[in-house]
Amino acid sequence: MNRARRADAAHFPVGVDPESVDLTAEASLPAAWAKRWASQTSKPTLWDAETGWVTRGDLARRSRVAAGRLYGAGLRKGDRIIISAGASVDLVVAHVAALRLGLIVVPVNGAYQRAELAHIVADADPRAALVDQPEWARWLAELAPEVTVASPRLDIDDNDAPSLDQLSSGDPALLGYTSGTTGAPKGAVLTHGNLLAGAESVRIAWRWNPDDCLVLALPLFHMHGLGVGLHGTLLSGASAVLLDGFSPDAVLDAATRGATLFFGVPTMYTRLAQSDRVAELSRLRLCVAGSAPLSADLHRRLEEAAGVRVLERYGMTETLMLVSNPHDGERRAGTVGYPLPGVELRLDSESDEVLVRGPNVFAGYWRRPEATAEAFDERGWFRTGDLGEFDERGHLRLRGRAKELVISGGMNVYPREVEDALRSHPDVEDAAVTGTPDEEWGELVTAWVVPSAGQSPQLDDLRSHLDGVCAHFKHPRLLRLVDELPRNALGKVQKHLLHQSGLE
Ligand code: MCA
Ligand code: AMP
Repeated sequence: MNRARRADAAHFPVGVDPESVDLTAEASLPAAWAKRWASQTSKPTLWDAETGWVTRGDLARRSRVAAGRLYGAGLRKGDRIIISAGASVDLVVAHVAALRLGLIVVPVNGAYQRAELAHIVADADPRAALVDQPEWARWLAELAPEVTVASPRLDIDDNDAPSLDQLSSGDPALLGYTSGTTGAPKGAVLTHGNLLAGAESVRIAWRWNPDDCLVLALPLFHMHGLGVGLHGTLLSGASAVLLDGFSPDAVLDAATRGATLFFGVPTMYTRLAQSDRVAELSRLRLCVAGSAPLSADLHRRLEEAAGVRVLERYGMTETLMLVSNPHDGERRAGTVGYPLPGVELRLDSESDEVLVRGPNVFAGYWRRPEATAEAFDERGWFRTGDLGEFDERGHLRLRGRAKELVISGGMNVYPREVEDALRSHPDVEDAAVTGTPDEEWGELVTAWVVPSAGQSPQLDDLRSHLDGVCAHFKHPRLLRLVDELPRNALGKVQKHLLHQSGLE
């Protein structure tokens, strides 16, 4: 069987771009976006509840002014800037401005607690932070007093723009913090070229065009909302309605008011399927799911209730989007589809791990040459840590993960972080963290705890102990007290045996 898979033109026909802009000629995200913004300057592009619609021309002007302010604050090409705030036009302006100036954006989840932020600050070594959480300003002042901290509302005063350095496709644009297959969170260095390739492949595959309007209810600190939703919108010359948080009603309201696209994690689709308005989803021309497996059952329920065949795709922070069900062909429930244009994909001959190459694959982990070397095989293929198989039609099906990762509501939880925090509780002798399958959340973070002698810790106590250490979405939802953890000869906990132990 041929284990290598290249995109087949029949699966992803090149769509006609009504504006016929040659985006491939551009080396950086802002340069490609500027091409769009040079025409139809009064075209509405982004909406949020506070600002209303802003046009292409507004975005071009406001991001230029904001870049001037960042420059005026002493920031220069290559400096890291933490950006963390609820989804809004102001946030997008700040993001675009930072990229225009050649800064390296470090998006961070606003739910992070002090210890999680401290790790990223120490690792990314930022010069500035644009944040909207008051306690973060305090934490940052304590953690790194030299970091300039401001709100993301940057373009209030008019200002002269600096002359910007020319950016090239190899220049880093973003550090996406992720644990990779193991270890502590590290910054995946995504270049302008990686991010352009990532957005361009889905623009083609999903026939994303300037008439589209995306309902963007995903957070803008993860690659799904940022690298796919936002960057794809700007690259396509399309528009987006920015929602600061997800609710089925807000998504369906936008759908009834003319939006055409929705991208969500499976938990969002579960909640949409439970809404008595679910049939209104059919007003959208395309619904895309990803970040975690969409069950075949949910896929079928949405088709029955709303006549929508959700298009499932697969990606990673390090690679952006890799594989997608076809826009025009069969969207197979339980599969993630075919490699996207430009992506080369094969399965490891022994382990069936999914290995990928392409212009979308990141440049390495920030200041971690060893972790970078481990992430690639000797021929330069990136190891995803996911296990796959091809079905008879050549659709990729993900069978599981070789890496330690729990995905809850599309949010990644690295067991190590939670295990270390649990072990620091006096009533905990030892701990392991796994995911228990759950219809709404995909997986529920589950703590397997060996209590200290004579103790029987309660879930609430352990969750309170994690307050201030781990963001709430990482807190265990289930607790199992066990006499011991099954370990192999090397002392590694054999997590699969926990779930087979019948203790659930
Ligand atoms: C919120 N909570 C969670 C989660 N989200 N707990 C577990 N898992 C979660 N994902 C907690 C909150 O801390 C709070 O707890 C309580 O649940 C609030 O519940 P609720 O209001 O129902 O949550 P929500 O605010 O509605 O959030 C659910 C959500 C959200 C909308 C599904 O988690 C979300 O936006 N997920 C998307 C994440 C994402 O963008 N992933 C893409 C990664 P407490 O009261 O105790 O504080 S990028 C990626 O994976 C690659 C590139 C890819 O392929 O896309
Ligand atoms: P992240 O490290 O946050 O980028 O998460 C990437 C991981 O999410 C992938 O390696 C997969 O394990 C998982 N993932 C993304 N999309 C899907 C999908 N459609 N089905 C199953 N898992 C997915």
